[in-house]
Amino acid sequence: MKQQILTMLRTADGYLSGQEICEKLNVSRTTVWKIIKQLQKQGYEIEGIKNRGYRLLSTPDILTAEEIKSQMGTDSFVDQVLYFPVTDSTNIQARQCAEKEDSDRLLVVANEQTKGRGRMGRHWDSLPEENIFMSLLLKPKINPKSASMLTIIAALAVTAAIRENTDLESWIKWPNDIVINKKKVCGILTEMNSELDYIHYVIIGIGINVNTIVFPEEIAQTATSLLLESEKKQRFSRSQLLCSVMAFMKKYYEKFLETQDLSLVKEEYNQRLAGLGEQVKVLRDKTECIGISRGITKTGQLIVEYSDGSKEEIFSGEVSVRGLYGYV
Ligand code: BTX
Repeated sequence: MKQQILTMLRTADGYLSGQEICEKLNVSRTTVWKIIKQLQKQGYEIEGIKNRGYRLLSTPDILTAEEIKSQMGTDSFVDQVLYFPVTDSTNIQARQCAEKEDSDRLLVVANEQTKGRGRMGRHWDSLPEENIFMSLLLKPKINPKSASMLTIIAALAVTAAIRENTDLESWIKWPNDIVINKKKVCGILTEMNSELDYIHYVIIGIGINVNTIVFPEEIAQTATSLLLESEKKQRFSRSQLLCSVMAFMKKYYEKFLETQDLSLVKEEYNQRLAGLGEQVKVLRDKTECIGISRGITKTGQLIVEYSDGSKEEIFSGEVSVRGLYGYV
Protein backbone atom coordinates (compact mmCIF):
# COMPACT_ATOMS: atom_id res chain seq x y z
CA MET A 1 0.00 0.00 0.00
CA LYS A 2 2.80 2.38 0.99
CA GLN A 3 4.56 1.63 -2.26
CA GLN A 4 1.41 2.20 -4.29
CA ILE A 5 0.81 5.58 -2.67
CA LEU A 6 4.45 6.50 -3.23
CA THR A 7 4.18 5.50 -6.88
CA MET A 8 1.02 7.58 -7.27
CA LEU A 9 2.66 10.59 -5.64
CA ARG A 10 5.73 10.20 -7.84
CA THR A 11 3.79 9.99 -11.07
CA ALA A 12 1.16 12.62 -10.18
CA ASP A 13 1.03 15.73 -12.25
CA GLY A 14 0.80 18.28 -9.43
CA TYR A 15 -1.43 17.57 -6.43
CA LEU A 16 -2.94 14.15 -5.87
CA SER A 17 -6.28 14.27 -4.14
CA GLY A 18 -6.89 12.10 -1.09
CA GLN A 19 -10.17 11.06 -2.69
CA GLU A 20 -8.38 9.76 -5.78
CA ILE A 21 -6.01 7.66 -3.66
CA CYS A 22 -8.95 6.25 -1.65
CA GLU A 23 -10.84 5.29 -4.79
CA LYS A 24 -7.87 3.77 -6.60
CA LEU A 25 -6.74 1.70 -3.63
CA ASN A 26 -10.17 1.16 -2.13
CA VAL A 27 -9.19 2.37 1.34
CA SER A 28 -10.45 5.01 3.78
CA ARG A 29 -9.14 8.56 4.06
CA THR A 30 -7.82 7.76 7.52
CA THR A 31 -5.71 4.92 6.10
CA VAL A 32 -4.29 7.24 3.45
CA TRP A 33 -3.56 9.90 6.04
CA LYS A 34 -1.78 7.36 8.28
CA ILE A 35 0.42 6.16 5.42
CA ILE A 36 1.26 9.73 4.43
CA LYS A 37 2.32 10.33 8.06
CA GLN A 38 4.51 7.21 7.99
CA LEU A 39 6.15 8.36 4.78
CA GLN A 40 6.79 11.81 6.26
CA LYS A 41 8.36 10.14 9.28
CA GLN A 42 10.72 8.27 6.96
CA GLY A 43 11.86 11.60 5.54
CA TYR A 44 9.56 12.09 2.53
CA GLU A 45 8.62 15.72 2.30
CA ILE A 46 4.93 15.62 1.39
CA GLU A 47 2.85 18.74 1.30
CA GLY A 48 -0.84 18.34 2.17
CA ILE A 49 -3.22 21.15 1.23
CA LYS A 50 -6.92 21.12 2.00
CA ASN A 51 -9.15 20.74 -1.08
CA ARG A 52 -6.12 20.12 -3.31
CA GLY A 53 -4.44 17.02 -1.96
CA TYR A 54 -0.91 15.80 -1.49
CA ARG A 55 2.28 16.65 -3.35
CA LEU A 56 5.68 14.98 -3.06
CA LEU A 57 8.34 17.66 -2.64
CA SER A 58 11.44 15.62 -1.90
CA THR A 59 12.53 12.09 -1.08
CA PRO A 60 15.07 10.92 1.50
CA ASP A 61 18.19 8.97 0.54
CA ILE A 62 16.88 5.59 1.61
CA LEU A 63 16.85 2.19 -0.07
CA THR A 64 13.66 0.63 1.26
CA ALA A 65 11.79 -1.79 -0.99
CA GLU A 66 8.96 0.75 -1.41
CA GLU A 67 11.34 3.49 -2.44
CA ILE A 68 13.04 1.25 -4.99
CA LYS A 69 9.90 -0.37 -6.37
CA SER A 70 8.08 2.94 -6.70
CA GLN A 71 10.98 4.26 -8.77
CA MET A 72 11.36 1.15 -10.88
CA GLY A 73 7.77 1.28 -12.08
CA THR A 74 5.95 -1.59 -13.73
CA ASP A 75 8.60 -2.44 -16.29
CA SER A 76 11.19 -3.40 -13.73
CA PHE A 77 13.93 -5.98 -14.21
CA VAL A 78 13.24 -7.73 -10.90
CA ASP A 79 9.99 -9.18 -9.63
CA GLN A 80 10.81 -8.81 -5.94
CA VAL A 81 12.89 -6.45 -3.79
CA LEU A 82 13.98 -7.27 -0.23
CA TYR A 83 15.46 -4.59 1.98
CA PHE A 84 17.57 -5.01 5.11
CA PRO A 85 18.57 -2.02 7.27
CA VAL A 86 21.51 -4.19 8.42
CA THR A 87 22.56 -7.64 7.28
CA ASP A 88 25.67 -9.79 7.14
CA SER A 89 25.99 -9.82 3.34
CA THR A 90 23.38 -9.34 0.63
CA ASN A 91 24.97 -12.24 -1.26
CA ILE A 92 24.37 -14.51 1.74
CA GLN A 93 20.77 -13.29 2.04
CA ALA A 94 20.20 -13.77 -1.68
CA ARG A 95 21.47 -17.33 -1.38
CA GLN A 96 19.04 -18.05 1.43
CA CYS A 97 16.22 -16.60 -0.64
CA ALA A 98 17.23 -18.75 -3.60
CA GLU A 99 16.60 -21.85 -1.51
CA LYS A 100 13.14 -20.80 -0.36
CA GLU A 101 11.65 -18.03 -2.52
CA ASP A 102 9.86 -18.76 -5.72
CA SER A 103 11.27 -15.81 -7.59
CA ASP A 104 13.26 -15.81 -10.81
CA ARG A 105 14.61 -12.30 -10.43
CA LEU A 106 15.02 -11.01 -6.93
CA LEU A 107 16.99 -8.06 -5.62
CA VAL A 108 18.36 -7.93 -2.08
CA VAL A 109 19.43 -4.50 -0.85
CA ALA A 110 21.04 -3.42 2.42
CA ASN A 111 21.83 -0.14 4.08
CA GLU A 112 24.70 -1.74 5.97
CA GLN A 113 26.63 -5.03 5.77
CA THR A 114 28.51 -6.51 8.69
CA LYS A 115 30.26 -9.20 6.62
CA GLY A 116 30.50 -7.70 3.15
CA ARG A 117 32.42 -10.12 0.96
CA GLY A 118 34.84 -9.66 -1.90
CA ARG A 119 36.25 -12.37 -4.14
CA MET A 120 38.33 -15.28 -2.87
CA GLY A 121 37.38 -14.71 0.75
CA ARG A 122 38.37 -11.07 0.74
CA HIS A 123 36.45 -8.45 2.67
CA TRP A 124 34.30 -5.66 1.24
CA ASP A 125 34.20 -2.55 3.41
CA SER A 126 30.54 -1.70 3.75
CA LEU A 127 30.23 1.70 5.34
CA PRO A 128 26.57 2.25 6.32
CA GLU A 129 24.10 4.86 5.05
CA GLU A 130 26.33 6.07 2.25
CA ASN A 131 26.69 3.27 -0.25
CA ILE A 132 24.91 0.64 -2.27
CA PHE A 133 25.08 -3.03 -1.36
CA MET A 134 22.88 -5.18 -3.52
CA SER A 135 22.64 -8.71 -4.83
CA LEU A 136 20.68 -9.82 -7.79
CA LEU A 137 19.40 -13.37 -7.81
CA LEU A 138 18.86 -14.79 -11.29
CA LYS A 139 17.97 -18.23 -12.58
CA PRO A 140 19.12 -18.11 -16.18
CA LYS A 141 18.71 -21.14 -18.38
CA ILE A 142 22.24 -21.00 -19.70
CA ASN A 143 25.30 -23.21 -19.60
CA PRO A 144 27.19 -22.80 -16.28
CA LYS A 145 30.29 -22.00 -18.33
CA SER A 146 28.58 -18.79 -19.46
CA ALA A 147 27.77 -17.53 -15.98
CA SER A 148 30.99 -15.55 -15.57
CA MET A 149 29.83 -13.36 -18.45
CA LEU A 150 27.18 -11.99 -16.12
CA THR A 151 29.92 -10.14 -14.25
CA ILE A 152 30.72 -8.38 -17.51
CA ILE A 153 27.05 -7.55 -18.04
CA ALA A 154 26.78 -6.12 -14.50
CA ALA A 155 29.98 -4.08 -14.91
CA LEU A 156 28.61 -2.56 -18.09
CA ALA A 157 25.31 -1.73 -16.37
CA VAL A 158 27.11 0.00 -13.49
CA THR A 159 29.27 2.17 -15.74
CA ALA A 160 26.23 3.12 -17.83
CA ALA A 161 24.29 4.05 -14.69
CA ILE A 162 27.18 6.14 -13.35
CA ARG A 163 27.25 7.99 -16.66
CA GLU A 164 23.50 8.56 -16.57
CA ASN A 165 23.46 9.87 -13.00
CA THR A 166 26.71 11.81 -12.72
CA ASP A 167 29.15 13.72 -14.90
CA LEU A 168 31.79 11.11 -14.17
CA GLU A 169 33.51 8.74 -16.55
CA SER A 170 34.06 5.34 -15.00
CA TRP A 171 36.08 2.47 -16.43
CA ILE A 172 36.00 -1.28 -16.06
CA LYS A 173 39.07 -3.00 -14.69
CA TRP A 174 38.53 -6.42 -16.19
CA PRO A 175 36.64 -8.33 -15.14
CA ASN A 176 34.88 -7.08 -12.03
CA ASP A 177 35.94 -3.68 -10.75
CA ILE A 178 34.76 -0.24 -11.74
CA VAL A 179 37.32 2.50 -11.36
CA ILE A 180 37.40 6.27 -11.58
CA ASN A 181 40.76 8.01 -11.83
CA LYS A 182 42.39 4.62 -11.24
CA LYS A 183 40.63 4.06 -7.91
CA LYS A 184 38.01 1.45 -7.17
CA VAL A 185 34.46 2.76 -6.90
CA CYS A 186 32.60 -0.52 -7.31
CA GLY A 187 33.23 -4.24 -6.95
CA ILE A 188 31.20 -7.13 -8.30
CA LEU A 189 31.09 -10.63 -6.85
CA THR A 190 29.30 -13.24 -8.93
CA GLU A 191 28.53 -16.58 -7.29
CA MET A 192 26.71 -19.57 -8.65
CA ASN A 193 25.02 -22.77 -7.56
CA SER A 194 24.98 -25.27 -10.39
CA GLU A 195 25.33 -28.81 -11.60
CA LEU A 196 27.73 -29.61 -14.43
CA ASP A 197 25.24 -28.56 -17.08
CA TYR A 198 22.47 -26.80 -15.17
CA ILE A 199 22.39 -23.54 -13.20
CA HIS A 200 20.21 -23.48 -10.10
CA TYR A 201 20.90 -19.82 -9.55
CA VAL A 202 23.42 -17.04 -9.98
CA ILE A 203 23.95 -14.21 -7.50
CA ILE A 204 25.51 -10.99 -8.71
CA GLY A 205 26.62 -8.91 -5.73
CA ILE A 206 27.36 -5.27 -6.43
CA GLY A 207 28.93 -2.80 -4.01
CA ILE A 208 29.10 0.85 -5.09
CA ASN A 209 30.84 3.55 -3.06
CA VAL A 210 28.41 6.41 -3.53
CA ASN A 211 28.66 9.06 -0.82
CA THR A 212 31.60 7.99 1.33
CA ILE A 213 33.96 10.80 2.31
CA VAL A 214 36.53 8.96 4.41
CA PHE A 215 37.64 5.37 3.75
CA PRO A 216 39.41 3.07 6.22
CA GLU A 217 43.17 3.52 6.10
CA GLU A 218 43.89 0.15 4.44
CA ILE A 219 41.99 1.09 1.29
CA ALA A 220 42.20 4.88 1.39
CA GLN A 221 44.78 4.93 -1.44
CA THR A 222 42.91 2.59 -3.77
CA ALA A 223 39.22 3.26 -3.06
CA THR A 224 37.07 6.20 -4.05
CA SER A 225 33.42 7.23 -4.14
CA LEU A 226 31.24 9.10 -6.61
CA LEU A 227 31.05 11.96 -4.12
CA LEU A 228 34.83 12.22 -3.80
CA GLU A 229 35.29 12.17 -7.57
CA SER A 230 32.60 14.73 -8.30
CA GLU A 231 33.72 18.28 -8.92
CA LYS A 232 31.42 19.81 -6.33
CA LYS A 233 31.80 16.93 -3.84
CA GLN A 234 28.09 16.33 -4.22
CA ARG A 235 25.93 13.57 -2.75
CA PHE A 236 24.09 11.31 -5.15
CA SER A 237 20.76 9.59 -4.66
CA ARG A 238 21.48 5.94 -3.99
CA SER A 239 18.01 4.73 -4.95
CA GLN A 240 18.11 6.59 -8.26
CA LEU A 241 21.51 5.13 -9.10
CA LEU A 242 20.45 1.65 -8.03
CA CYS A 243 17.30 1.79 -10.19
CA SER A 244 19.37 3.02 -13.08
CA VAL A 245 21.78 0.07 -12.66
CA MET A 246 18.77 -2.25 -12.76
CA ALA A 247 17.35 -0.59 -15.89
CA PHE A 248 20.68 -1.02 -17.71
CA MET A 249 20.98 -4.54 -16.33
CA LYS A 250 17.67 -5.32 -18.02
CA LYS A 251 18.92 -3.91 -21.32
CA TYR A 252 22.26 -5.74 -21.32
CA TYR A 253 20.95 -8.99 -19.82
CA GLU A 254 18.36 -9.24 -22.60
CA LYS A 255 21.11 -8.74 -25.17
CA PHE A 256 23.15 -11.42 -23.44
CA LEU A 257 20.25 -13.90 -23.42
CA GLU A 258 19.65 -13.28 -27.11
CA THR A 259 23.01 -14.78 -28.08
CA GLN A 260 24.07 -16.34 -24.76
CA ASP A 261 27.38 -14.60 -25.17
CA LEU A 262 28.72 -11.06 -25.26
CA SER A 263 28.69 -10.46 -29.02
CA LEU A 264 26.06 -7.71 -28.74
CA VAL A 265 27.77 -5.83 -25.90
CA LYS A 266 31.46 -6.57 -26.48
CA GLU A 267 32.17 -3.35 -28.38
CA GLU A 268 30.56 -1.23 -25.70
CA TYR A 269 32.46 -3.08 -22.97
CA ASN A 270 35.77 -2.62 -24.75
CA GLN A 271 35.12 1.12 -25.03
CA ARG A 272 34.80 1.19 -21.24
CA LEU A 273 37.76 -1.08 -20.58
CA ALA A 274 40.51 0.51 -18.49
CA GLY A 275 43.91 0.21 -20.16
CA LEU A 276 42.68 -0.91 -23.59
CA GLY A 277 45.61 -0.77 -26.01
CA GLU A 278 48.01 -0.18 -23.13
CA GLN A 279 50.64 -2.35 -21.53
CA VAL A 280 49.45 -4.67 -18.78
CA LYS A 281 51.20 -7.06 -16.44
CA VAL A 282 49.81 -10.59 -16.39
CA LEU A 283 50.56 -12.13 -13.01
CA ARG A 284 50.36 -15.92 -12.87
CA ASP A 285 51.64 -17.87 -9.88
CA LYS A 286 55.11 -16.39 -9.56
CA THR A 287 55.59 -15.39 -13.17
CA GLU A 288 54.92 -12.04 -14.69
CA CYS A 289 54.49 -11.24 -18.40
CA ILE A 290 53.98 -7.89 -20.04
CA GLY A 291 51.67 -7.51 -23.01
CA ILE A 292 49.12 -5.18 -24.54
CA SER A 293 45.45 -5.38 -23.58
CA ARG A 294 43.38 -5.90 -26.72
CA GLY A 295 39.91 -6.09 -25.18
CA ILE A 296 37.61 -9.00 -24.44
CA THR A 297 36.39 -11.87 -26.59
CA LYS A 298 32.70 -12.60 -27.07
CA THR A 299 32.93 -15.03 -24.15
CA GLY A 300 34.57 -12.56 -21.78
CA GLN A 301 38.25 -13.53 -21.83
CA LEU A 302 40.79 -10.73 -21.96
CA ILE A 303 43.02 -10.79 -25.04
CA VAL A 304 46.65 -9.92 -24.33
CA GLU A 305 49.12 -9.51 -27.16
CA TYR A 306 52.80 -10.13 -26.45
CA SER A 307 55.84 -8.56 -28.11
CA ASP A 308 56.44 -11.64 -30.31
CA GLY A 309 52.99 -11.12 -31.83
CA SER A 310 51.36 -14.05 -30.03
CA LYS A 311 48.01 -13.55 -28.38
CA GLU A 312 46.60 -15.14 -25.26
CA GLU A 313 42.97 -15.26 -24.10
CA ILE A 314 42.94 -14.98 -20.34
CA PHE A 315 40.19 -16.40 -18.15
CA SER A 316 39.18 -14.45 -15.06
CA GLY A 317 40.23 -16.04 -11.79
CA GLU A 318 43.19 -17.70 -13.47
CA VAL A 319 45.51 -14.72 -13.35
CA SER A 320 45.61 -11.16 -12.18
CA VAL A 321 46.01 -8.33 -14.66
CA ARG A 322 47.48 -5.01 -13.61
CA GLY A 323 48.60 -1.81 -15.24
CA LEU A 324 52.34 -1.31 -15.34
CA TYR A 325 52.32 1.34 -12.64
CA GLY A 326 49.76 0.21 -10.10
CA TYR A 327 46.47 -1.49 -9.59
CA VAL A 328 44.69 -0.38 -12.80
P1 BTX B 1 37.53 -8.01 -4.68
O1 BTX B 1 38.01 -9.24 -4.00
O2 BTX B 1 37.88 -7.77 -6.10
O3 BTX B 1 37.91 -6.71 -3.85
C1 BTX B 1 38.12 -6.74 -2.48
C2 BTX B 1 39.31 -5.86 -2.19
O4 BTX B 1 38.99 -4.51 -2.52
C3 BTX B 1 39.66 -5.85 -0.72
O5 BTX B 1 40.65 -6.82 -0.44
C4 BTX B 1 40.17 -4.42 -0.49
O6 BTX B 1 41.53 -4.31 -0.86
C5 BTX B 1 39.37 -3.61 -1.48
N1 BTX B 1 38.14 -3.06 -0.90
C6 BTX B 1 37.41 -3.50 0.13
N2 BTX B 1 36.33 -2.77 0.33
C7 BTX B 1 36.35 -1.79 -0.60
C8 BTX B 1 35.51 -0.70 -0.91
N3 BTX B 1 34.38 -0.46 -0.26
N4 BTX B 1 35.86 0.09 -1.95
C9 BTX B 1 36.99 -0.13 -2.66
N5 BTX B 1 37.84 -1.14 -2.40
C10 BTX B 1 37.53 -1.98 -1.39
C11 BTX B 1 35.13 -7.16 -5.16
O7 BTX B 1 35.95 -8.09 -4.55
C12 BTX B 1 33.68 -7.61 -5.03
C13 BTX B 1 32.95 -6.85 -3.95
C14 BTX B 1 31.48 -7.14 -3.96
C15 BTX B 1 30.79 -6.43 -2.84
C16 BTX B 1 29.31 -6.63 -2.92
S1 BTX B 1 28.45 -5.61 -1.80
C17 BTX B 1 27.00 -6.44 -2.08
C18 BTX B 1 27.35 -7.90 -2.16
N6 BTX B 1 27.38 -8.52 -0.85
C19 BTX B 1 28.60 -8.92 -0.51
O8 BTX B 1 28.90 -9.46 0.57
N7 BTX B 1 29.47 -8.65 -1.51
C20 BTX B 1 28.79 -8.04 -2.64
